[in-house]
Amino acid sequence: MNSLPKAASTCDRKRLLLLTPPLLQTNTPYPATMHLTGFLRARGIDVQQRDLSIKVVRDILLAYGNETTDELLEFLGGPAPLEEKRAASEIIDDLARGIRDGVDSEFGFSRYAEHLCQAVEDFGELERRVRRRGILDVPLERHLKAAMDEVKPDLVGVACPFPGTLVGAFKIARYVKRRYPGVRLLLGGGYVSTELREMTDTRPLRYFDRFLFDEGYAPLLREAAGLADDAPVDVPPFVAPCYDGIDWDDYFDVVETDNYVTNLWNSGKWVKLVMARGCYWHRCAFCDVRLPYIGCFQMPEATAVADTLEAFARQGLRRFHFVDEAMPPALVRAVCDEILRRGLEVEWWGNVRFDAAFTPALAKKMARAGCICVTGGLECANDRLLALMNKGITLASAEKVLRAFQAAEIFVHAYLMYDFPTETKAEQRAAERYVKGLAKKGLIQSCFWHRFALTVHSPIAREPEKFGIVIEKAKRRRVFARNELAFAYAAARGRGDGCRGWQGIML
Ligand code: B12
Ligand code: SF4
Repeated sequence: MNSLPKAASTCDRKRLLLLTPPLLQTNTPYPATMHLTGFLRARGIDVQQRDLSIKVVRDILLAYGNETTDELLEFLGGPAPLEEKRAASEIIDDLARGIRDGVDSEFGFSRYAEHLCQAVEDFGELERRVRRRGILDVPLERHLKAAMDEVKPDLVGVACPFPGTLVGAFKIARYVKRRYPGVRLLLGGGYVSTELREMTDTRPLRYFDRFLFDEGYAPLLREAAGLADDAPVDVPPFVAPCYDGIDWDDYFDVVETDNYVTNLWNSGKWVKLVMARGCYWHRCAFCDVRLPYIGCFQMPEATAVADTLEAFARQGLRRFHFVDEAMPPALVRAVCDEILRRGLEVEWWGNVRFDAAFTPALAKKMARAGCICVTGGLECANDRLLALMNKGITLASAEKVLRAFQAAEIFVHAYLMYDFPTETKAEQRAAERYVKGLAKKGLIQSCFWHRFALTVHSPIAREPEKFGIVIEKAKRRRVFARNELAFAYAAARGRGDGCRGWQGIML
């Protein structure tokens, strides 16, 4: 265990409370505060965490449900066949729809006011939504007050991973600022790191004292230990999360389809780990490779990962989701060797690139070590576009990898993309046919088509002309969020104008 850097004296130390705001997926805890707590506790910081999202969603469903709702949530939180859970989920889903139609149109189960928050043009609009009382307020304030009164923090750190947690995060800040003056409020997380880097609007500072980008380990340690902003902090390449303060019994599945693989995100209690930080490839033209969480690659020793798997397995937690950008094949091999050597009985899945290094032998080893599924990008499923976007794979090389996973009986979910610059309608149709063919051959079990989004941190945004597009200039005076960029084609496309009406398709 590392101790605090010498500069910190005990009187400078602050008590920290880390909060997950509503609303997020209900099946398993979102892992940001757990990772931060794990790191900070190991350095002697007095830190507590609470997942307010799950508490709030449960209270809402119980308040608007009937006498069977509690039982239903308990059933969805336990082990049961998928079909039975799907039927139970439909009842909960109807309840959520009723709440949305009759009480608060922003309530979206695992997201709140996401439509507004996906591209916040003007902070004023967000602020109005934060001030307006809705379905979140009463339960949120109840659980927030309980946490504040119990922990009595000097510092409150709020995690904001997605747009659907933004209103909840600001509601937390508003309440704390009014009721607990003197408590310092910090906001961080994936949404903040991605969308708020260019913020010039000062109104958000009425809510949070600081907006912190990228990994929270060093900045939070400095804040809590009273260290200077440039004090060196050693962060190991692998951080073991700490789930203290999290009640696993609160979480429940929402099963939306009969597809086992598609359901992995919304069902099951998974301990989420980050095997390697950043992406070892970090070259795809559409990806946010300029952000450190993708661009700065760091790989730990396999033993560090396996020690954590072993420690959780000892507590009876044996199911893991590696939320990496792309698990590096060399590390995966070494972690598998450790799992097998230690005889760990674990089950896990995670994101990969369909990299030729995933050979049939490695895929078999992964399956023996407990890997049940991999997710990875086939993007536009077209060789011309894969080369243009610098994906580093071809359809033939990817298919070889898919065959290796198939032979090892590891399921595959593919991420796909449409409306990539220069993509023609004919290419889109061919891609759809190709992907359906993969499914028919049993090479993928699930997939999802996302619309291409041009983001400010991607290589395309730096060289739009290479992709035949022109980026539209932002007109705002005061910037709050900036991420997705509007663009136009540099010349009439002639080859088809994309397929705007496509919906996400799951197999
Ligand atoms: C796995 C994942 C998913 C999964 C699982 C989600 C879940 N509920 O668990 C799925 C596929 C379902 C998903 C869905 C979506 N996702 Co996603 N997802 C991720 C991914 C790859 C990993 C998340 C994770 O678990 N990270 C591990 C934890 C430990 O890291 P972390 O949360 O970032 O926390 C660290 C720092 O951010 C910071 N930090 C966190 N909190 C705090 C708080 C304070 C005070 C401080 C100082 C620091 C700090 O310190 C932590 C440790 O370093 C990230 C990218 C990434 N690598 O983070 C995208 C990401 C979070 N997703 C993103 C998006 C956009 C979405 C969707 C909205 C996509 C969509 N259009 O549907 C949905 C929203 C889902 C929802 N419920 O609202 C964006 C969010 C950025 C943004 N623009 O808002 C990210 C960053 C990817 C990206 N750049 O596009 N996602
Ligand atoms: S898209 Fe995936 S493989 Fe490509 S750079 Fe981003 S994280 Fe890495």
